[in-house]
Amino acid sequence: MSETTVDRSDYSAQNIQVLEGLQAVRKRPAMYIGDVGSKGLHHLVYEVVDNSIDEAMAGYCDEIFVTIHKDNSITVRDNGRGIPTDMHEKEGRSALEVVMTVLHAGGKFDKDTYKVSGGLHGVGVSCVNALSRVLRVEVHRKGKIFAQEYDKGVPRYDVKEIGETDGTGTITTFWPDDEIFITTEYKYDTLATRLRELAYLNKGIRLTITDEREERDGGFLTETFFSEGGLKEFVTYLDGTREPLIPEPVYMMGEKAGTPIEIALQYNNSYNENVHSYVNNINTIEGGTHVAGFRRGLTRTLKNYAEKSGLLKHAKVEITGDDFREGLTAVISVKVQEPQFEGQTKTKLGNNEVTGVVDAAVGEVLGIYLEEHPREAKLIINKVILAATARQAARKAREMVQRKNVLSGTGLPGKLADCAITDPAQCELFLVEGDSAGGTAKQGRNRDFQAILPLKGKILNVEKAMEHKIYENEEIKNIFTALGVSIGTEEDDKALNLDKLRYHKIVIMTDADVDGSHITTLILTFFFRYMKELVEYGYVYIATPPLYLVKKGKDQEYCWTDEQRDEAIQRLKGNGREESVSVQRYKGLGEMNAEQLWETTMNPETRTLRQATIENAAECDHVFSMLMGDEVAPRREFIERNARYAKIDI
Ligand code: 0RA
Repeated sequence: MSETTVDRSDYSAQNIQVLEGLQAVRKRPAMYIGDVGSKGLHHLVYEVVDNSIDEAMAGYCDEIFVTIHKDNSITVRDNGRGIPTDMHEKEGRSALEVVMTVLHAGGKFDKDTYKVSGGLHGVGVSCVNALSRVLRVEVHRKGKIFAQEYDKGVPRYDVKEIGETDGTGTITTFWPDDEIFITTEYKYDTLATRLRELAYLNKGIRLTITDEREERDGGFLTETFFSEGGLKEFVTYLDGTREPLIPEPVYMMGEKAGTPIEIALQYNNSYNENVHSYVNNINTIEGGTHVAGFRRGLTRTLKNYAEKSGLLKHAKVEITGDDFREGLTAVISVKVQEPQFEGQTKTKLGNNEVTGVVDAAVGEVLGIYLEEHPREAKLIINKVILAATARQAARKAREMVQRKNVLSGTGLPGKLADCAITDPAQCELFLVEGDSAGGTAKQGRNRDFQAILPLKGKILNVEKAMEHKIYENEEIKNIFTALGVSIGTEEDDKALNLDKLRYHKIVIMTDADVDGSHITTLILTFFFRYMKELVEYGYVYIATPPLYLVKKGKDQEYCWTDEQRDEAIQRLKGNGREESVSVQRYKGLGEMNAEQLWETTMNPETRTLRQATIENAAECDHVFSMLMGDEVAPRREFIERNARYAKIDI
């Protein structure tokens, strides 16, 4: 189509519509990308990458490059067909301009494209454009290079030809608007983790990330993610150092009733269930109908096989759905044309038709697997029987903890120094390493709203322990009773009952040394595995005691980093008097007196608390299995790599 045949009479009216659309996004950015913090900032990248993934799913692209530039601008480049640049009949402007400026226009003009990916909010690249100070797009297509630039979504000029090329593809560079975002600093690990996940979810696509802010042996920090085996490799990655029960994950990939389904599952020697699910590449944290279908198919198929093969003859206990999922690591990925997302965080699939489809697919493939692998089948069924036996013991232990909660007077642990206020929203519970630091904290606290629970040394490593052992552990029992929470019944999916939660801030306070961070990790692992809701609701925090006290005579400053310490030394040296400057390294909480502990670590006016959040559930699972597992080398490598970060994100 040539430009002269296009009716441009509507042009200005459409122009106004476009401006209104962009304005709406800039006025309520959170409605479109979730929030204007770090999460929303990273979401911009996912939105652009998703468009390239769509092009890859359509079969036209197999390489995607993401670059973080020095000024925190981002370039996403793919080798797809390039966004069409010819005139869009209805809109009277280049199709490229329409995609980049009209809300929800992306891909719509190409009905053949199987468009199912798309960010959580599925808002399209025009939102990224609206929220960028500047955006530049370059399209390599039909031997030519086209470009257009925008300020806050408004084109600077019509799409223009700027050169010739042999290749095809789309290159988008954007500068997030600092008038919109609280922070514009990208985190390499966050983007790399998402790209790794996308590589596993979309096998055959090569995703490369480069960080031009970080020099690495003559070049920049860079990683490439590529998976040939897809979810089969994802499951193996997630299990990390856990010991697999069967040699290879059970794997299925195909289409059922028009729904693409990919599933991989493996059993390991832990007692946890790690099922991660995705719809259109989005992590459905709250599960939904596809997960229900998976569970139903798994239980039904294993149960049928166990009964038919006579393997249940020795089992003296009743087997429930849970028992089929102990030590199970699985990833489920489905593509749904019109997904309905429900739940608190809109990450629960609601489409009812998906349950039966996934159930049937699991039944078919797992049924055949069991028939063809009798040795593996026996290993799995025996593990299930063992789980059922242990579950009985666990239920007894859990009920003991809960009964004690209800019966015994206040029901609170003797070691708890409770606070006076009873409104949970105002109350804080400090979990403190050791009785001695616990004593100092009791003296230093504000007893109106701060409660102290000292914990003995290292708490149980829940990553390795069986469930009933966990409910028998003194320290863990104390945490349960102090918090006032109970675990639901198995029918109820063991959902945590938070109605009686007594504190809305739960603060882990340990020494600022290796042992201390190990204890913090143990407690976080416990929360992540058994009280995930507390982390999801943002109730779990980590205290940050200072590392140094720099002193000169009566002047003193607390310091949390080496830089702060050096600055403090210079400052105090410069203040004239002839006394010498001393530096005290705090190794433990115990080296501070009550007043110092209050001032530096507990006083809401002066302290810094780090909130524990779950950024990426799958990666979190992988990291915990590694940190708490048996193998030392990967753990040491991880700790050394992350030692420089002040912040622990789980
Ligand atoms: C629709 C049609 C065509 C390409 C694309 C979408 C496309 C979009 C994006 C977004 C990022 N990278 C992309 N690559 C391609 C081409 C249709 C044709 O050539 O016939």
